[in-house]
This record gives sequence, structure tokens and C-alpha cells, in this order.
Amino acid sequence: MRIHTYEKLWLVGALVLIVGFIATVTYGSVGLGISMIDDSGGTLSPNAVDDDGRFAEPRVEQVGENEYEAYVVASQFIFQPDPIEVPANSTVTFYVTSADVIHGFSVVGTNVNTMAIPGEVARLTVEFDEPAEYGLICHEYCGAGHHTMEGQLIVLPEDEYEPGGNA
Ligand SMILES: [Cu+2]
Repeated sequence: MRIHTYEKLWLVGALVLIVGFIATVTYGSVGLGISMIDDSGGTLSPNAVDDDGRFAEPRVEQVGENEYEAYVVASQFIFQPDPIEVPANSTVTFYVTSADVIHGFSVVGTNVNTMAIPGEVARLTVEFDEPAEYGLICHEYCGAGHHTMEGQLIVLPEDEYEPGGNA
């Protein structure tokens, strides 16, 4: 069988495109380390966030020399605690949940971004090297006040940070 040169070229071209698309999709889903919220941070009853030991008092807790855990509750239309204060040169694991509907938790200008889903706890670990102030926004439409739902994340110089200052 003789295949015309142009047909061969188109065949090769189509194959390269197919392989390219598959490679792009694979890289996007695996290579960049982007993950969807799952229950790796645990689950809780969405009606009883206040009764859950982790979230009864939204806060930042020191768990190691430069390690902190932040328990954040999103609800219509606030984040708690607000502001979230952490020291520079720290590693912070955020545990984020919602007390009512689906919210977003996005630290503006960074790639820190997750959904806050009632009943599930999103967990993400972030390193903060420099003092900075970031805005927090909810990026999932959550009701009439969605556009006002914002908060602050403040990375303080180490010598200005007071543990437990996030009441
Ligand atoms: Cu919201």
C-alpha cells in the first residue's frame, strides 16, 4: 500500500498533536502539584463546626519551632480568624472548613487557594519567608454578601509576632 506523502505528514502531525494534548493534560494534573480538596484534612459535621475541637475557636497554633497550624472557618460572609497572623520564616499548615455553604479561600497574589466545603477540611501547607500583608478573598459565589467576603493574612516580622495574637 502506498500512502501519499501529504497524508503521511498529516498522520504524523495529528499523532504529535494527540500525544501533545495528552502530555499537557497529564502535566497539568500531576506535574504542577495542584490538588483538589479531599478529606485528607479530615471531615466533620457541617452543622457542628462550633463543637469541633479544631474549629470551635478559629486560631493559629504553634506546633513546632517554626511550624504553625491555622484553623480557619469560612462562613457567610467572613473568615475567622481575621486577620490571620503568622510570623515570617515559618511553615504554616492551614485547615480550612466552612460553617454553611461552599466558600473559597484564596490568598491574593499567591498560589494559596482552596475551596472551603461544609463537612470537609481542606489542608494546605505554605512557607512564609518574608513579612507581608495579603488579602484573603472568597472566590466561590456564596450568597448575597459574597463580594464583601474578604479577610487579611499578615506575616509579621518574627520579633513582632505574639503567639495567640489571633483571638
Ligand atoms: Cu464566601
